[in-house]
Amino acid sequence: MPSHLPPGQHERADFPRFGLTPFKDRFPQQTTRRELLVTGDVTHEVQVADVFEGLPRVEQTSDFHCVTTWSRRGLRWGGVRFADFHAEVVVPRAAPADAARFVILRGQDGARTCMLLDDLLAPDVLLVDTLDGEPLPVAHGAPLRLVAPAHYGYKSVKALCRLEYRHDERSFRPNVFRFMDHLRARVMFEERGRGVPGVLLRYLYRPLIASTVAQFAESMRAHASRPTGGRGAAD
Ligand SMILES: Nc1nc2c(c(=O)[nH]1)N[C@H]1C(S)=C(S)[C@@H](COP(=O)(O)O)O[C@H]1N2
Ligand SMILES: [Mo]
Repeated sequence: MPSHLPPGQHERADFPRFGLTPFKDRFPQQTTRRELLVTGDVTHEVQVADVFEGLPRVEQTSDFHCVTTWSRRGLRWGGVRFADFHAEVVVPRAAPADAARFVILRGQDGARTCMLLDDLLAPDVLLVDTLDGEPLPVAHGAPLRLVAPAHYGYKSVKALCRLEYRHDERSFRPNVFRFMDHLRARVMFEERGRGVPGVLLRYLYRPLIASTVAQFAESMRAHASRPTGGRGAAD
């Protein structure tokens, strides 16, 4: 673990539920099955019933960096490497086009991001179902989330349900203004957004953290106290 945080980041003691505020009240319908639809520029569209089947489990401790400048150190994630899922499941079963170098990742709440396939194939990018030795909670992306520690948190899609392999970025519409979205979003290079210096975005985002954390926590409390007990009502 690095002893210094990346540029512009500040450590938090807790790990808050976080995101764009329109997503705070959207909860996954399906919280138990680690399933994924693999689609886009593929020969066969495949609904994978259990992403983890036949793949080696790995555990990894990594820091998590939100683009709004908070960081949480030393989270212990359990899951499988995205690279293994890609090589052992996606390539043989879906047969994506050779030119499909981009992947659009979608969450059950409508959150989406686009990454370079090459970035997803890094050995520290995982599809996870545990956090600190416990089943991944809904607050942090149950039943299945991506973790890409070298990239800002908005790439680590929670409640991941769909991967679209694409040969270009054209079909991708970010959830936010384009300047707030960076294709790579590497923390080390402070790629917070595009066309705007990362340093500038620090000051734009930092004042939003406290109220976002409070709103997400309040929505989670309200959801958990519903009769379904915070588990997906549809299941
Ligand atoms: N499905 C989904 N994934 C998401 C988000 C979201 O709102 N919905 N927010 C992103 C952002 S901006 C961050 S910082 C992290 C926060 O992860 P956490 O809620 O587990 O702390 O999730 C990312 N992935
Ligand atoms: Mo974030």
